[in-house]
Amino acid sequence: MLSSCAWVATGGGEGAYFSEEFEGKELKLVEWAGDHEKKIEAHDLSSNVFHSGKQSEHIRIVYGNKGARYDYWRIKDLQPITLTPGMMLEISAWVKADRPMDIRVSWAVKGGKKSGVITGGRYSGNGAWEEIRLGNIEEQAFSQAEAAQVDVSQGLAMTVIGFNLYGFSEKQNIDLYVDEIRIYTRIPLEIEGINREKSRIARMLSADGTKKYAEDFEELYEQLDDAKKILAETPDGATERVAAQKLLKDIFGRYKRMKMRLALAVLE
Ligand SMILES: [Ca+2]
Repeated sequence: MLSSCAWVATGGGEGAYFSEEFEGKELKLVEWAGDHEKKIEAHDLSSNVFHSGKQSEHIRIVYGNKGARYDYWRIKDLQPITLTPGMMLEISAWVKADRPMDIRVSWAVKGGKKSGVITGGRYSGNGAWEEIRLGNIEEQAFSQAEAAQVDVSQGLAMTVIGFNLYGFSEKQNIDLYVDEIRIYTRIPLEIEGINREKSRIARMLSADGTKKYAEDFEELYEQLDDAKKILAETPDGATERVAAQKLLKDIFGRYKRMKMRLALAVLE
């Protein structure tokens, strides 16, 4: 469960639910599903190829003649993460492989059997390190549940997170490297962004001859402070907190539009 302490800014890990740098001794990826004829030639922590620190997780796979043309690897021992509207949940990872892949997430209804899958964050397979991201996970899960007319009154949770390798044919080798997996809410990042731009906005507001936008920004900053306070003081899953998360998401959308209108007004 995410406590309010996860809110505390920790320099790059703001609002983090999970973070793996592969600097220890333990392997974190396990087989999930897919090609059943594959041979795992190596599965280790590589100190030759890594994106940051001194290590990454490496898997060398040789695919067989039969079986599915996809291969899923999931993060081991990951606790389900409760999804709430507006939480802006995102996953990012640095990957390097000679085949395409993407991020694959499973969600499930709490206490029920219904589940679904969300895919995104495509990696091209060009053999270079690339950061892949899958965002707004809660939004996609809730809309899938709604489309399937699933009862979500008990709540939804993200249950499995993995990587899906594909685009290979038989007897092909793949060297996969994974580093810096992060699961986090974007909310602190977005708030930081708005706060960082405050002096820039103030300059634009004083340059705006129409003086039309000053009040709107003042009101937005007030709402932002109120919502931040609620998030800092209420536990995960509380109705008030969910409402504050939704409000923040709305504030970010409004902020972007207001900033654009102000920029245009200053240019005129
Ligand atoms: Ca590392």
